[in-house]
Amino acid sequence: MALERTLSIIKPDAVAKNVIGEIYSRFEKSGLKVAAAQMKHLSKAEAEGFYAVHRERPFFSALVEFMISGPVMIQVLEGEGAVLKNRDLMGATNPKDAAPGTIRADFADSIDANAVHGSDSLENAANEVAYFFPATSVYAR
Ligand code: RTP
Ligand code: MG
Repeated sequence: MALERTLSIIKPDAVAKNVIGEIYSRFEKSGLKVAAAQMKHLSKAEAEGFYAVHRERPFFSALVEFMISGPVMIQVLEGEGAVLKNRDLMGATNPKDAAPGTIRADFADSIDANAVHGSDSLENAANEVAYFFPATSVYAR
């Protein structure tokens, strides 16, 4: 497997629950390393741009409103097979379907307030990392 980078966002619900550290601990225990990080309260335009692929979906406006409801913690994770590894740690989109021990099973409340975002492909990961971080602010680990 190759060394990859992926974009992770700890969503407003999990930031409000004060579990940033617990979620970072799961990244670290799996071998993923934090290569860049910033806390940010997204503007509506930033959230809409980030989720532009979902613009036509019925849940788009609810998703954007939720993502701007409070600050989020945004990080680049680096490691072997980082994209899939992070998706495995996250669990299914709907916490009701998420496997025990995954981040969403343990910290998410609903399909909207579902604790974390993670890039779903290597191509999307590169675009999502660049959306929030200039190349010079991502550190090889
Ligand atoms: P994410 O992008 O946040 O990592 O989540 P995901 O890949 O598991 O899910 P995705 O299909 O990309 O959807 C993005 C976010 O939109 C919300 N959603 N709501 N009501 C619904 O049917 C529905 N479907 C998706 C979720 O908050 C999901 O994380
Ligand atoms: Mg997604």
